[in-house]
Amino acid sequence: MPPFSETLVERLACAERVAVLTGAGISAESGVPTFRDPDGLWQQFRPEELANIDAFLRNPVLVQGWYAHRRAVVEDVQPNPGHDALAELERLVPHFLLATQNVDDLHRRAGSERIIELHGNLTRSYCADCDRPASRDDLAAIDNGAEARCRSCAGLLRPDVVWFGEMLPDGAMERAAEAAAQADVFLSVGTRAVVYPAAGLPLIAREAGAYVVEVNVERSAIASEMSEVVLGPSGEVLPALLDAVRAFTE
Ligand code: BV8
Repeated sequence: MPPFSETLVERLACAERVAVLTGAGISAESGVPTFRDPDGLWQQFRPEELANIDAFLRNPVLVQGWYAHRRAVVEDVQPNPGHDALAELERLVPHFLLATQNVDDLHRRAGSERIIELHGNLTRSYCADCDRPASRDDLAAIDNGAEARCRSCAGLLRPDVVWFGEMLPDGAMERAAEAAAQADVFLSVGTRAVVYPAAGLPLIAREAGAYVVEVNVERSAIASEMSEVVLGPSGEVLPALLDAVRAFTE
């Protein structure tokens, strides 16, 4: 018995427009720690201590070191069948958009193309003063426990991610909100839905009449607003859902 309804299969199979929001949960089965789960990234630290500009300026070595560690984790892992299923869904649906809160680059590596990186991408870094993009070599000082600084202006190098209190990339939320408002089906996958404005996307889709589905191993903060909650690991649920959609359309 699949954990999702025939309705969902039918709606996805017939959908012209599908929008998806993903969070850290979709990368959990790749071995990337989530943020707020018991073994999450922020158990040893709190978001306030690391993912904000003040913490970075107060202790650049700690924050640069944390992102260097996360880059190493991400470079070491592979996309999982959940990422792969969303890349396949993009190829099946006429109008598809994937908005991710994740900064781990795994959707792109899985072959997804129509991606909005709402919170940036930690595989890119730049100078906090002159915006010059930083190369891997520029970041090498971090491995020696030193501050990584810009080769042009000696400013501190930072990851290309959106920290708390920072604006999302120009136009990112607008494009994602437009796709949510036009979606026939909206999937919210692997997110606790506590970080805004990203967590507002499923609600925009619901308001506009989409069939909104949550895929998670536990109910999120907005589960009660969903048309359907599918409980299960996205690396198993999403491939099974794609199999059912393919079988429906054959
Ligand atoms: C903004 C990048 C305008 C960095 C991240 C006071 C002052 C300033 C701002 C605010 C404020 N109060 C509120 C705000 C807004 C704030 C916010 O929402 N705060 C919350 C915490 C209350 N938002 C912002 O600041 C945003 N900017 O609003 O700008 C502004 C500006 C100034 C002043 C006011 C407004 C910017 C937010 C972006 C922060 N950056 N990441 C980095 O990664 O280091 S957020 C971070 O959280 C990640 O992006 C992550 O993706 C995201 C959300 O977390 P989740 O993805 O949901 O992950 P989590 O671990 O929580 O949950 C995992 C889920 O997966 C769970 O549900 C679990 O059950 C599930 N799961 C686990 N395994 C599986 C699974 N599901 C399926 N399968 C599995 N196998």
